[in-house]
Amino acid sequence: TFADALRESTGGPPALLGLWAGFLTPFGLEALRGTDLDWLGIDLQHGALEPQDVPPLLRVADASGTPVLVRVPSHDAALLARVLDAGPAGVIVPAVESAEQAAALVRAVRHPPYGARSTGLTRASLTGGAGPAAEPLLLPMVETAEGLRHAAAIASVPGVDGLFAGPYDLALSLGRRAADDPAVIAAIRQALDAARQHGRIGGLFAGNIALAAHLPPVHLVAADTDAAALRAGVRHTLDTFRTALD
Ligand code: 3PY
Ligand code: MG
Repeated sequence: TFADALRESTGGPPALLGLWAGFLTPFGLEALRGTDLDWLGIDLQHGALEPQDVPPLLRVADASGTPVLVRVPSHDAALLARVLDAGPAGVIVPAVESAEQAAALVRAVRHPPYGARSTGLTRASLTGGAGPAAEPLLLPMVETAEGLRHAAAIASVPGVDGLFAGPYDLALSLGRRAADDPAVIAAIRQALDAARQHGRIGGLFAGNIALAAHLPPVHLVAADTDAAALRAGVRHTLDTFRTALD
């Protein structure tokens, strides 16, 4: 599975590039066929998508073999379980700040004996996304100064698969204006280094090509959001036409 392949590639893998979806519909995802997307992030924290939007998007993603990671809006165990029931490759959890919080997340996302997640007749159990051989990825986000202080402790909690950096909240938390501020880049590097030193997966939301040049080896990069990519695409097309018609 995608999750297992990532877990086994902790050396220095090529970054897998994803799109971060805040409003994408199943048809929108079908329209992205052929764009070479390595993975799709479904964002339930910001944007317009709701938990009930996850299964229809997963059906389209499954049909094209695109792995899906869902960024949940909170640490709520019941919501995590419902999202995982739909069968994504993993979850990304915002603002994790301590090993205790990470351990609580492990209990929420792992079945016994590693956690306390319940089982049932779920989409995940029907599509092979359940069972010990197909444990979903658990990727806590490091996106606050407090989380950064505890990044190594969070990464080393058994059952945590990796760390996912959030440059924009890190910038806010560190009192910086921009995600590519040197202090924010140093913080991102620190989080990704902590993941690597513990043999864990490293990922980040980028949304800004200026970040790319400064990254240590990383597994997962959310390159852009659906909304920003749509804006950029429309802008580029109109500019091109205006130039040609001038
Ligand atoms: C952040 O940069 O804070 C994120 O959560 C990315 O969406
Ligand atoms: Mg954030």
